[in-house]
Amino acid sequence: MSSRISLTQYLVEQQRQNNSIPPQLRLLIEVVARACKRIAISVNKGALGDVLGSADSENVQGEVQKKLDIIANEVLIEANEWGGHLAAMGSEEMDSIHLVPNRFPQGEYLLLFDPLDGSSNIDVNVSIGTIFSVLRKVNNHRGVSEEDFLQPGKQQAAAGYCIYGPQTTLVLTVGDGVAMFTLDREMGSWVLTEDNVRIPADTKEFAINMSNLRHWAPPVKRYIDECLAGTTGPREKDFNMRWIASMVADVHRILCRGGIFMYPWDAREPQKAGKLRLMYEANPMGFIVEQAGGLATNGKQRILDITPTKLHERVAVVLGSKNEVERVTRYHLEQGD
Ligand code: AHM
Ligand code: MG
Repeated sequence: MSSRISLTQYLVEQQRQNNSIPPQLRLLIEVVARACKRIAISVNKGALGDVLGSADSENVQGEVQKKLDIIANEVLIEANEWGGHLAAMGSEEMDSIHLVPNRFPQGEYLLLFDPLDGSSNIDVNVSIGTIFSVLRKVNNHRGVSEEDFLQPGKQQAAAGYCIYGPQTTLVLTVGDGVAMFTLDREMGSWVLTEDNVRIPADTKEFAINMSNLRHWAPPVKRYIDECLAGTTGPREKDFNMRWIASMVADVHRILCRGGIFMYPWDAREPQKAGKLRLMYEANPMGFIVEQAGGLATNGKQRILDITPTKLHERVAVVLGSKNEVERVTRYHLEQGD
């Protein structure tokens, strides 16, 4: 019989070998993974499950919510409330944090998530995902406030995402490398399909929304101009471009074959640092990418070093293959921009 390692077995072995996964964290990861299976079922049903289209509501960021945004958010909350592993949750789809109700025991972890990333792709049958980040509750008193969440990303205990694509894949780090688990739908279980994921340091592929080109800062324009110049430009090689508009799917491609992903600041809304959110998009992805040997910065600073000032803080994002992220960051620092 071929040896198939399940998520449970992987977590138990990590706990034994490296002591890197305390029991509450293991439960948390298993509960999130189970919630992702439920979300995958709804995503898969699509029109048959009456889950497509808009919910006619807006989230705190002023974005129109899709039905699946709300369903995925509810699934994650319900799944995580009762287990005794969590103190509170924060979500892209909720204005403020959600406390574990008093009727349940309170745990030592804080969970943040983007329940369904890439919402604009839901109705057009393109890959989307769930992103999550786990922090420890640092204060030991019973009450929890938004302040408890405002920790730099380097303090994450775990992070991961689930991509709902041609395959459903869960990608996880507990700070000891990155592992990928593919959902075996017949068995209903997550099977380890890639361990010690590594992002190549060099790449010839970039991901950025090119339609925003005229609004970018000079260092970003410079980097992309040089890529576009191909073999006749300073980089002396041709680049390829991909943009899926689901961060999960773009990051997944980078984990599989390298590349650089950017969602930079742009001049249309200068007061906004970027489009993506620090605590439940950039931080978990930054942790995963670094654990796979890549880098993640906001153009000037390591994402994981930023101390958030609010739950829904936005940030510019440059992540992926080490040498390319270093180059973009150097361009920003050289131009003082
Ligand atoms: P969402 O969380 O509301 O789906 O927004 C985040 C998404 C990212 O997944 C993706 O990289 C980006 O927004 C795409 O933005 P754009 O439509 O501007 O290309
Ligand atoms: Mg998102």
